[in-house]
Amino acid sequence: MKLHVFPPSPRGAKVLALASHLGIDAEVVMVDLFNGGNQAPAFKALNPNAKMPVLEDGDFVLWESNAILQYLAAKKPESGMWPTDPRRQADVSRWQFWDAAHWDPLCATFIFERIVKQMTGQGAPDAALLAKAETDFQRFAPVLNGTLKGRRWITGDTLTVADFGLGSPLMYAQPAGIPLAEYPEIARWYAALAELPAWKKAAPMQE
Ligand SMILES: N[C@@H](CCC(=O)N[C@@H](CS)C(=O)NCC(=O)O)C(=O)O
Repeated sequence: MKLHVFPPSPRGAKVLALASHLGIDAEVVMVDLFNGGNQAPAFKALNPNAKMPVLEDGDFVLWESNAILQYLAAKKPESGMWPTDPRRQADVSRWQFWDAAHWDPLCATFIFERIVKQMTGQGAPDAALLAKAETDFQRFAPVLNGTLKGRRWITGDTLTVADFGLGSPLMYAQPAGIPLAEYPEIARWYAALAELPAWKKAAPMQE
């Protein structure tokens, strides 16, 4: 199995972290986003969106990071990370859709505007985009924070792929200025995720 990733990206780091957590051996293929690696014809043949991460398992190619998390976890059903019970699976799935629709894009705005732009010489952060991300954050973070009250992980006592997805942008919470201060449950839950050996290995900037 190959994982085509740019490891510093949270969307790349989460698939690396899950593979490592599950003990799945995968060859890591670097997609250097800072040097146009995603525009290489061979990469675009795998993902015409020209976006990483991409998983290759024999002749099966899969893009979309949350789908990759599901696929990896389905290879290790005993882990319980992608449950097979319909209601439990739907609950995990709900958080993955919520992540893709709301949480990931708003967190990505903080990371892109405050970190990536500076690293790649793309100019100053866009104040209007950051203001919109702040507004969205104040709408959605209470949902995550409230659900986490009394729960170890987002769907209960069992760690699942939803935790890996939702947690991944928070590896940059501090440098990206993601405003977690008012959300102690999110901070407590992320701290537990960050303690996992696989997370420590994959998360580049969480210290
Ligand atoms: N929804 C996709 C988003 C993937 C994505 O946006 N990847 C970014 C890096 S984090 C990328 O490859 N960007 C390159 C580009 O858009 O040119 C997923 O979760 O896999």
